[in-house]
Amino acid sequence: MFHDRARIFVEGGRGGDGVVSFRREAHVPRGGPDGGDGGHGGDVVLVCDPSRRDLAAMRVSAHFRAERGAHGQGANKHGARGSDLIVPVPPGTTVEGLGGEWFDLVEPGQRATVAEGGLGGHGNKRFTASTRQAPRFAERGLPGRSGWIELRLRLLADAGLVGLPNAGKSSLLARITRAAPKVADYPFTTLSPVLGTIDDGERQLVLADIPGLIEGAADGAGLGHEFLAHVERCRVLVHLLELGPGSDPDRAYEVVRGELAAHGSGLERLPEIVALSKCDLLPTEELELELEAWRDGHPGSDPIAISSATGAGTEELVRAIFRAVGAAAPDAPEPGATAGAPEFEAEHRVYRPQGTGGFEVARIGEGVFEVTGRGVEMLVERHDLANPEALSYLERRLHEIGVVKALRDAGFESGDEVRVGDEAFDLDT
Ligand SMILES: Nc1nc2c(ncn2[C@@H]2O[C@H](COP(=O)(O)OP(=O)(O)OP(=O)(O)O)[C@@H](O)[C@H]2O)c(=O)[nH]1
Ligand SMILES: [Mg+2]
Repeated sequence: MFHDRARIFVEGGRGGDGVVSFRREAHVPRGGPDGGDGGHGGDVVLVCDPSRRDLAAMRVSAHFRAERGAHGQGANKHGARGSDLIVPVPPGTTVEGLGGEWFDLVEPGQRATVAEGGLGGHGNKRFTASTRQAPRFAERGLPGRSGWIELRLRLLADAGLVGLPNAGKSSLLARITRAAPKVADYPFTTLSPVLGTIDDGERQLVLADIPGLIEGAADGAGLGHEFLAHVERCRVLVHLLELGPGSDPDRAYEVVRGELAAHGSGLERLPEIVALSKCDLLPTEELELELEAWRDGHPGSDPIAISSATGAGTEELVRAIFRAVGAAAPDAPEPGATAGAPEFEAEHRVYRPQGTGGFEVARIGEGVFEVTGRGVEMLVERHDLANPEALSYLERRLHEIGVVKALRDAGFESGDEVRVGDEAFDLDT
């Protein structure tokens, strides 16, 4: 089975905790604080890997967790950062990360950070101030981002072979490329897309053979529309129409064109090469008549008669594909041209997660207030509220960033309860 979708659970590593520690040396009577910071948690990173064909591996194991950061230690030793978890995915994978960014992994080595690790907590050394020389608290590390994400694979090919079942698509792919798709004398032989490459000595192009289309595919008939998604990124379509006794190329053409349009992503507007296949089945005179009839019925269309059995017309078709792809994308690099490129972030980020600055205050009951906002939530999550020193530090920070004022404006009085994330505490201020 070919899997072009997968749902996986990803979780960035938790940040390590900062530590409370004081220097102890023989000749130093009162050592200062020296608690180190916790390391950040590792990220879950998808990397475009051309050796992967589909998303099947994601089904076997659907949970991906990056390593946590190590805790800080005394003597100002910081904990190590957790390692990233690298998840290889095939070229053509698109995904929305937990932060809301879209990634399109196209080039080998491209990376997409889908779940960030949590920040490590600061050690007590960081909380030294003129008024607080011996802080007896440190921050906790934060959990990494976690959640389910959907991966979607749309193959990368320059040209897509389309046609009714049995039109001879797979036979053509087998004839002109080194791919070995299954070929048989019944409809729906091809159950999943197959890629092959053609080469003109200078350039390589990728061809995609997809399962045959039938009338009503848009509504789920046959193998349905699913597979048309795999030609969405093609620059050119090669439309195969079967010749031979009893065939009706006009009708076949209309059906497939109708389904391309019904797919709804503009496939019907792609440049198209019409190939009349299995031409060995017709005597030469009849073939000439068919070609003439076709040109009369479709002014401007210049079909190529081919036979995958004898090889007739296939070289001409290959040349036409190179020409059409070149005309459709004169400057675009071919897929795979940057193989071996260094690692880099995937492009097409269209959305950046919001900052952590803002917060909102709401009165949710008699003497109970709730503060929401990522920055404030992280601040509270990082502290052990059972530790009085940590609590008083937190109160000061809430003053500094304007939370206390906002609470007052909302009717808060000293001693009322404040809820932030999963924590609730009485604020005496
Ligand atoms: N005589 C002749 N037979 C051909 C030619 N091309 C394909 N065939 C035969 O046509 C039948 C269907 O060929 P396939 O290549 O499997 O057709 P397909 O379009 O991939 O079919 P699906 O995968 O079912 O959509 C097979 O029996 C092939 O041997 C050709 O050029 N000449
Ligand atoms: Mg086939």
